[in-house]
Amino acid sequence: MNIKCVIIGDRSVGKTSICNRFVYNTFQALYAPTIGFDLFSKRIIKNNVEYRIVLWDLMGDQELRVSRKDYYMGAMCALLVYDVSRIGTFQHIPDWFEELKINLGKNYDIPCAVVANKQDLENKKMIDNSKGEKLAKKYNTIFWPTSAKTGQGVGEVIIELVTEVISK
Ligand SMILES: Nc1nc2c(ncn2[C@@H]2O[C@H](COP(=O)(O)OP(=O)(O)OP(=O)(O)O)[C@@H](O)[C@H]2O)c(=O)[nH]1
Ligand SMILES: [Mg+2]
Repeated sequence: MNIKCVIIGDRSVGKTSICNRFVYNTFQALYAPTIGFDLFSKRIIKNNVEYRIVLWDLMGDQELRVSRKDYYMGAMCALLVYDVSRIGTFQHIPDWFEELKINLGKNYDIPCAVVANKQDLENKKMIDNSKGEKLAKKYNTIFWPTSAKTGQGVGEVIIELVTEVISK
C-alpha cells in the first residue's frame, strides 16, 4: 500500500531537509530551494504489512506554486512545517491549512501535524513550543517539535501520522 504524505510550509522552513533526514538519514547545511516539487519514498513494515511512504515535498514559494490540485490529490496525511526562528513562517500555518482544505475539497479531513522545525537553534528561537501546541489544538491536529539537523522528532512524527492513516 502506498501512503501519500504532503509536506507544506513556507520557503526554507526545512521541508526538503526533513525528507532527506527521514529517507537517507543525512543533512545538508547548504540551502538549495526546491524547484516545483520532489518525491521521496521509503518502505516500512508494520504488523507484517509492507507500506511505501511517499513524501511529496513542495516548494515553499507562494507565487510560483505549481498546479496545486494535482499535488494534493489523494494526500492521506500532511505535515505543516514552520521554522521556530522565523515568526512569519508560524503565522502562515493557518494559510497552509486553508490551502490544504481548498485543494482537498471533501477529502480534507486527513491526519495532519503542525511541525516546529529547527529546534536545535535554541538561541534564535522566536516561537515557544506552547504556541505551536495551541495552534495545533485549534485545528484538532498533533504538534511535533523537530530538527532535521539533529534528527529530533523527524521519524517519529511521520510514523505517527502513517499509523493514524493505517488505523483509520
Ligand atoms: N539549524 C537547522 N537548519 C535547518 C534545519 N532544517 C533545515 N535547515 C536549513 O534550512 C535551510 C532550508 O532548508 P530546506 O530543507 O531546503 O527548506 P525547504 O522548506 O525545503 O525550502 P523550499 O524548498 O525553498 O521551500 C537549509 O539551509 C537547511 O540546511 C534544522 O532542523 N536546523
Ligand atoms: Mg525544499
